[in-house]
Amino acid sequence: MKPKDIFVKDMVVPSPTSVQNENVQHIDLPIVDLACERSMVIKQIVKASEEFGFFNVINHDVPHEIIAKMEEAGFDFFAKPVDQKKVAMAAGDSFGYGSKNIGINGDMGEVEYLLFNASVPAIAQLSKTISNVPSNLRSSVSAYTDAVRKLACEILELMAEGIGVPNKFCFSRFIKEVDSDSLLRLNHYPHNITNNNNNNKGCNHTKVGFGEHSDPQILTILRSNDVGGLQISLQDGVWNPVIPDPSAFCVNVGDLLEVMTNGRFLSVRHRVVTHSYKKKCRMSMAYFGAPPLHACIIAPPIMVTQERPSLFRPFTWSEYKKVTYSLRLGDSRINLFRNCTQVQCKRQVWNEEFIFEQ
Ligand SMILES: O=C(O)CCC(=O)C(=O)O
Repeated sequence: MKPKDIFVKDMVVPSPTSVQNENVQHIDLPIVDLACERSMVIKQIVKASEEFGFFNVINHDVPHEIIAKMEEAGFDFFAKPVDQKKVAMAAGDSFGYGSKNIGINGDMGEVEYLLFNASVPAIAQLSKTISNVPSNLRSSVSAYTDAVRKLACEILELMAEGIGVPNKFCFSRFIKEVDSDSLLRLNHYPHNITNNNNNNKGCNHTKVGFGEHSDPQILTILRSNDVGGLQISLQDGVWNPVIPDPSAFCVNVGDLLEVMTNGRFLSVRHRVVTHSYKKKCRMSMAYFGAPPLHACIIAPPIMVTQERPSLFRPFTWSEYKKVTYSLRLGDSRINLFRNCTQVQCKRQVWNEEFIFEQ
């Protein structure tokens, strides 16, 4: 297999940030009410994961104070002067503060972010760099990640039960491990300042806040304030806006869960756009539940049948992560791990150029 030119770094150009001629269609994202009867909740989660890859969860057990403290800590950080935020700029690894540049391969967006490794020692370490009162920040971030990790585990266990996997912990066990590679990213989408000059008065500009991508991990638990911008793509070239609901968590299937369900659940591409007419900034807090680096990612035997042969080859999270970081944000990496017959592969032409050679 030889993907054409995908590792050629010196040809990388910054991604365009303006959004034009878009096909936007409104949809109602499925809502899963965790207070409903268990068998009903399981059915709703499975259906939503198969058809949308995204759903909103309401009546979850994450305490309001924990969310409010995390949000306040995020807004306090982003309100600091740029030179103070830059002290927390990612050095060496990708954790800490970042602005506009997403990753190292030229992807740009109207976003600033703060990225934490979700382990207790890593949160403590980064809090020291960022805050004058590190113990407050550490306790807000730890309490939040702990609560959303529990929610992610609960959902993954309901999913496993729903698709008939004998061990209901087969997905959640990965993110419970102490060396799980889970992350928390706070994204802040400032006003579209570049458009607020006199020439553009009266114009509405839509820009890319966070470019199109799928999440590489297992499950994402996203919470945002009441400012919209998140869009998902259920069909190529069509964008479906997600109405923000600060009382809910927006949950989405990541690439690894698509692999572990042998393609039954969908890891759906999404992005965030910013609008120049908005007076308020969007802030989102995304918890990405991931396995330890050495974990082997493979669908449990029950997901593989004669009618549904194994779609992906086994790999480690470390291998998948390496490929992810070597590509652009919008590149599809999951296709590089497919088990294909020649006929299938010819149909999976990627970017019109990517053809498997056997
Ligand atoms: O800000 C958002 O709503 C989503 C951000 C996102 O997709 C990400 O952080 O991967």
